[in-house]
Amino acid sequence: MGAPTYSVDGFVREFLHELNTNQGVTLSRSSVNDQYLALASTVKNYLMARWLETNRKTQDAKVKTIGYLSAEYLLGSQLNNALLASDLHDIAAEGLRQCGLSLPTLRAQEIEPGLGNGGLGRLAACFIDSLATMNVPCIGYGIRYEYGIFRQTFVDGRQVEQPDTWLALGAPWEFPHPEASVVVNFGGTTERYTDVDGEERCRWNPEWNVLAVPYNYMVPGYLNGRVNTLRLWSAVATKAFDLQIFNAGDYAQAVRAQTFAENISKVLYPEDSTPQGKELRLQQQYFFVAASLRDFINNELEEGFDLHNLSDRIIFQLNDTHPVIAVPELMRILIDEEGFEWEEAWEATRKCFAYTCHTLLPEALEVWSTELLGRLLPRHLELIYQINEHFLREVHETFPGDEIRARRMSLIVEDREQGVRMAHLAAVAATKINGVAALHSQLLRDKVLKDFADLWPDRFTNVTNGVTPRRFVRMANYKFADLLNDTLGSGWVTDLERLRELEPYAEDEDFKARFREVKAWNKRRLTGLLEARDGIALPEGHMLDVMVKRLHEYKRQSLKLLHIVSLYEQVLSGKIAAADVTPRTVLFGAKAAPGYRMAKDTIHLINKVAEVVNNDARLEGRLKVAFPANYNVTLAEKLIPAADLSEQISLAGMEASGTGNMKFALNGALTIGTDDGANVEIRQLVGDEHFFLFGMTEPEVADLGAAGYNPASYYESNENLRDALNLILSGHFSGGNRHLFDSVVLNLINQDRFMALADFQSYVDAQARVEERYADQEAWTRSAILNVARTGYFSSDRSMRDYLQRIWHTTPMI
Ligand code: 26V
Repeated sequence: MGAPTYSVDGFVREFLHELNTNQGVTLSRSSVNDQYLALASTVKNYLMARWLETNRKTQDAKVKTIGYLSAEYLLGSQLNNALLASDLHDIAAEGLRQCGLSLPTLRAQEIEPGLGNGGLGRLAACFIDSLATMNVPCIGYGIRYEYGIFRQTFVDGRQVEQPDTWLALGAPWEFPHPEASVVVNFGGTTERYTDVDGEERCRWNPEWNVLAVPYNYMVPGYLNGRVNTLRLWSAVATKAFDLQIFNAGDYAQAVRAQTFAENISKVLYPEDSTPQGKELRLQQQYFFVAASLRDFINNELEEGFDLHNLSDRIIFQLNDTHPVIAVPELMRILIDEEGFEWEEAWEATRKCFAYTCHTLLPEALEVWSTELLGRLLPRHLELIYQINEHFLREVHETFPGDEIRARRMSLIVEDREQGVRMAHLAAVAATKINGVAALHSQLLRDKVLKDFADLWPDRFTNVTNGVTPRRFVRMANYKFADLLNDTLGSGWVTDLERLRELEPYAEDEDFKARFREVKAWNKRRLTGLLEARDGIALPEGHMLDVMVKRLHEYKRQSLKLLHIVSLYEQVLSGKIAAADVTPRTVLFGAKAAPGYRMAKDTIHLINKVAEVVNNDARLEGRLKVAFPANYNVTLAEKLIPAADLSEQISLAGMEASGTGNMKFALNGALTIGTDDGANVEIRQLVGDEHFFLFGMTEPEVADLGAAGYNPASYYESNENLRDALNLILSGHFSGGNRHLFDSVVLNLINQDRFMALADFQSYVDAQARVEERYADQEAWTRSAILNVARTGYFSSDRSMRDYLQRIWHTTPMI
């Protein structure tokens, strides 16, 4: 099968053919959606031969595959990425033009697959992009949620969630493979028996099951002919299950059974960072992990491979603890189904997993109650107890008599109820354990998993996160990409360290002018988008100060808000003249977990502050707050290239890495940030002079916490801070309703778990340095260019190279 020809004529022929045969319409009668779907099919046809060839070659080469296990993939739009990877963009644009259509119009028709919450899901998407581009065999395994992350709307300034119906208008990027479905079991009991050889064995007699149906997605490498696969599982009721009941005559019950089964892949949990021990979530986790292992192992057995050597064939990367139930699942397969001895099975299992931890917040570490585990996965719970026994024996051998240590390390925690600590299970099983930025990995070793690092120091490593330059520079900022191509050639797209060659241009007047032109163009593009999308007007000539990320107390959107309110208050009270305020638009984008009250109240407060500030003439239009709803990957791609200032202001020691910080720096924004996560490495690379550092360091935070933190003392001693908080308490932003925002403000004054008040003055001082630099546009531009030139390290290609060397011990295919 040949690909359609790479010419405008060839493209038009293919496109019209798809429109006729797939959509069943002629061009003149087609809707925009028809046209979009036909365009997607056309692009897929160009990629298809490469996909098939990739699969064939990978199978023949008998190389090790990366099995990326992730409950989330925040993919972003597919069309543009596929056009870029296949070098079809210009041909498609011209072909569509000849058909009287426009590529941007069709592109706007796509609804992005938002199958993730934030950083963790987007990182998975960047990683699979990089592996495809680097010619590394990888299968991404995950869940095909019918509803992804909710669509956020604001009603009277409050967040209201709408279901994300991303599949409603057709799903042109997926390939269902019902013939490759696998059964996933749940519930029931376990049973001992003696097999024909007289061996004592165990079997699981499950009570119910569902069918896992795979949907494949193409993961095209950039211009390299490779197309890897993302395999997402959808839950369907098994035939046996509903037919039995149906035959018994209870149709309603049969339908209920079906609904029950299909709920498993119905919706993405929009909670990030506070797992809530929900049964459905454990079902989701086991569902996709069991299906993925079965899928891979079936292929291995068919090919005649020996499972004793499974680790020569695959390494499963556990993206946080969400897929960790894969560990007892592989043990169960090897022992109960393949007849392995315990030791043999453990040796094989241990080599097949590596674990990435993405958090430091204790409440984000998953613990599953043994009651629930025993009910849903009885065999797995038994195996976990056995793994624990073996493990604690090792602890006792290494630290004889240290009972307290053993209790701390146990996989089983006895709290109000008994639970399994999934991070401990992951640590015990994994060949390697990594954090996602240097500071984070250090804190994992020194604090969160210290006992494990004492026992197995060599298991711990760091791989600093990265982002894909294809999506976040080449696609999102194509004017800048053109400038880079003109200046350096196009090699930077797959070798981002080449941005270093930009350093001398920080002194080049002509280049600086073009750099500024690009920024201005990106701002105009964003202005047009926000006008049409949200009815938000961005004032011209403002510094664009951007804070986009999930709404969480530790990320401290409230600190940014206090800065705004304080500036405003100082103008109202005459402490500063409006004319002295640097014209600035502060742009927020953030979703709050639907059950996270403080986060939702903070969103409400930001919107109310925006309403008042934006309409107060005393500011003379020099301060504006914009909060477009429903921040997602598609919006990020427009927003980040337009930003001047990137806000990365989490309390030190709380943000594992951050990846937005990298995207902004690579697009020529300067960062105001704490010494946290990957900010530390960004600052080291760009140089102190080109990074606005503020706030306590992690050890200072720990000391202040230990000494007893009293936020009220900052309220009392800092006049501007007090005046800002009092302005909110006075009802100024709530139509006189004095108590509307008590939850947020009183919490800051009395609790302030993430020490926003302690860092306030330092933040304000750093903002003054920002304004000073910004006033000198030459100096600002120079700093911005140096930020780009020195942050090539943060390509996810580099992250993948680090994983290959330090964790996976494999190399790309030639
Ligand atoms: C946790 C949970 C808990 C149960 C409900 C669903 C759910 C979904 C996601 C998570 C993960 C929280 C951890 C996370 O997203 N970490 C972020 O990972 C980024 C990539 O490494 C990193 O840049 C961010 O700093 C880190 O917060």
